[in-house]
Amino acid sequence: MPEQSRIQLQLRTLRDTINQHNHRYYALDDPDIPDAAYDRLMRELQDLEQQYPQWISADSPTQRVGSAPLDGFSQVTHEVPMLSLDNAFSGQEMDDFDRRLRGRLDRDQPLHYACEPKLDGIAVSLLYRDGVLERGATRGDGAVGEDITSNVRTIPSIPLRLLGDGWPRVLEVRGEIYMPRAGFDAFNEKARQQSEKLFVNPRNAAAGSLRQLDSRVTAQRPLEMCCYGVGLVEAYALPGKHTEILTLLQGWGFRINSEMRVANGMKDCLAYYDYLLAKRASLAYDIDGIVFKVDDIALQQRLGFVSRAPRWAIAHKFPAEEEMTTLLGVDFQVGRTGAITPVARLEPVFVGGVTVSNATLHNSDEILRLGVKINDTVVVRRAGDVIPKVVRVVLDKRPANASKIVFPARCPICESVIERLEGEAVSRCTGGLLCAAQLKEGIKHFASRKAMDIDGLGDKLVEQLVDEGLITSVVDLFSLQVTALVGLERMAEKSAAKLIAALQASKATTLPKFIFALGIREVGEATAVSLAKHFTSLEKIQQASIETLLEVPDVGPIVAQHLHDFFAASHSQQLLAGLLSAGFYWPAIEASKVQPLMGKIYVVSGSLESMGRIEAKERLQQLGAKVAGSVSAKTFCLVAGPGAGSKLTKAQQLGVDVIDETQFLALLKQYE
Ligand code: D41
Repeated sequence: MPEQSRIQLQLRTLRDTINQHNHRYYALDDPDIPDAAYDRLMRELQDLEQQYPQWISADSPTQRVGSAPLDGFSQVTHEVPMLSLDNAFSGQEMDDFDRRLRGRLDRDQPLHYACEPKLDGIAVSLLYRDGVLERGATRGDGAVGEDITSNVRTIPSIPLRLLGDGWPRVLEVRGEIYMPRAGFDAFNEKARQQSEKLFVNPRNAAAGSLRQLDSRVTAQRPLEMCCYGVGLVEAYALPGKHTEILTLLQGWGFRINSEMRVANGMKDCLAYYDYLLAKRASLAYDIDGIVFKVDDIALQQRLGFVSRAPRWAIAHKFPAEEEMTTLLGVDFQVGRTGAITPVARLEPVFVGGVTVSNATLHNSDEILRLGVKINDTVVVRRAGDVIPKVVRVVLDKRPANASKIVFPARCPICESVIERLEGEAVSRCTGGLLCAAQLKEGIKHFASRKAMDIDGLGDKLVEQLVDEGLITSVVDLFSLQVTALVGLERMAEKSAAKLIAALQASKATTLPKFIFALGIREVGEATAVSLAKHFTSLEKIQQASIETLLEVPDVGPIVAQHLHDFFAASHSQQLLAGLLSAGFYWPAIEASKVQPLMGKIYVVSGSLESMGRIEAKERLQQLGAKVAGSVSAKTFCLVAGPGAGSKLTKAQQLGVDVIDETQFLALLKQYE
C-alpha cells in the first residue's frame, strides 16, 4: 500500500475508534476502556494530525472535545466558548510548558500559578441575570451544550440566587459537577440491593444523573458543584488575578476548592503535585490530576489560546488508577484459614504508579459477577495503597480462545476437598494443618510482629522449613537444632544460632499475644485482649462454654463458636500442650486491676518519638482502652504524631478529640 493511503487509513481507523468510545462515554455513560487508554488514542491521533495537517478533517474528534447533545434537552450555544485543557503527563512536560510560557512572555522570573485539583466530573456553565440563576448548561463540545437548568437547580451547592450584592448584571460561572465518593458508594450500594444497574465510577454517576430528563430523579442524587472560572460577564471590572476572581465567587455563594493554592514557579507546582498525589486517596472526591493556571489575568490575555485550549493553563495528570491488560491465568491461593482466593495473573501493566502483574478476584461469586474468562482483556484498578483488583471485562475485545475459569474442587496444595458453607462467599480447603499452605500461613502468623515477634523467622524461611520437612507444626520450631538449619538457603551457623536464640526469647510473652498467635478464626488482637482480660487465664478460656464466651465484650456468636471449636479440637489441644511444654509463659493478670480507660476506643496514627506505635497501643490496652485501626464516630480519642494524615482529617471532621505525643505521655504518666 502506498505510504499516503496507509496513513489515511490509520487516521480513519483511529477516528472511528475514538468516536465509538466517545459515544459510550458521553452518551451512554458506559465507557468500555479506561480514561488513560482513551487519552493515549487521542494523543496518537493528535500526533499523527500534527505530522499531516493537510489531512485534518472537520469531523475529527480532535476538532471537538465532548460529543453531540442528546435529543430531549434543548441546545445552548455558549456565547463565550468553553475551552478545553491541554494535558501533561510528566514533570518534564510541565517544565516544557513553563519554559514555553516564559519564552513567549520574555520573562526570566518565575510565574505565579493557581493550582486546583482537577475534579473528575462534568463541566457546566451557570448563567445568572440580576443575581438569579437563569440557565444551567453542560459544556458539550465547548461551543454547544445542553440545557440542564431544571437539573442543576436541584443541586444544593448551586445558589439559585447570589449572596450579597454588587454582582454583575450578567454573570456566567463555570465549574465541575461531581458526585463525592461517599455518596457514590451509598448510591451504588442501594442500586445493588435493588438489583439495578451500577455505575462504573463517580464520574459516570454524575453524568448519568445530570442527563435525567426528570429532575426529580436528579434531586435524589448526591451531586455537588465546585467552580473554577467565569465565562460571560457584563459590565463589571473583575479582579486581576484568577484566584481573586474565585474568592469573589465564593463570596457570592459558590463552592471553590479548599485545596486551591498559588505556587511561585514550576518547582512549587511540582511540589504541590506531589502533595496532592499523596493526599489523593483520602480526598472525599475523585481527581485525575492538577490544573495549573497562570494567575495573572493580564498575562493570560497576552498568552491567548491555540485552537480550543488556552495557552496559559495545563492539566498535569496523575497516574491512571485503571488500566487495561490481559488475564493470562488464575491461581488459587490458600490462606491461613484455608480460604481459597482466586488471583488473576496479568500481563504486567503500569497502574496507580506501580507495575502490577497480579490482582485479586476475591471469590467465585466475584468471578461470576465479572463474567471474566482467561485471555480476556480486563480493567485493573489500583487506587492508593489498596491491593489491585479486576473491576470489569472489556467484552468487545473478547478473543476466540477465551476460556472459562474453573474453580477447583480440591485444594491445589494438599488435594483435600474444597467446601463452601451455605451463606458464605468464601470457599475453604478442608485440609486444616495437614495442608502445607495453611500450615505455612499459620506459622508465618505465629511468628509475625504482632504475635510472637520471632526475629529472623521470615516468610521465605518458614516455607523452606515446611518444604524440607523440618517442621510440621509451630511446636517443632522449638526443637530445631543449629545443625538442621545450617545448609538451608542463606543460613550460616551464626544466623542459625541467632534464630534459635530468638525462638527462645519469644517464649516470654503475654496472654493476649499468645491467644492472638494461635490464629483462631476471627480472633484478632483486640478480641485476644478482651478474652485475656475477661478470663485472666488460658485454662479458663479453654474451658469456657459458648454462653460464657458470649459474656466477653466484642465476642458475638460467630467468634464464640470459632473459639469453642478451636479449643475442642484434639490437634489444638496437642498444639497448646506442646507450646506450654516448650516453655511459653506470661505474667499473671490481676483480675482486680483498675482499668481507667475501660470502654474507651483510641486510635494511634503518625509517628511518635518516644515509642513505636505498637508499644503505644499496648500501653493504652494495659489501661483498659480498646485500640482501633481507623477513626470512626465511636472513636474516643486520636493520638496523632507527625504524618497522622487522613486519620487526623477524619477525626477533625467527626469532632473526635485529638492529642499529641506530649499529652499522650502525660496521660500514661497519670495512671502509672
Ligand atoms: O476541576 C476541573 N475539572 C477543572 C476543569 C478545573 N479546575 N479548571 C478548568 N479550567 C479550564 C479552563 C482553564 C479552560 C478555564 C477545567 C476546564 N477548563 C475544563 N473542564 C472540562 C474541559 C475543560
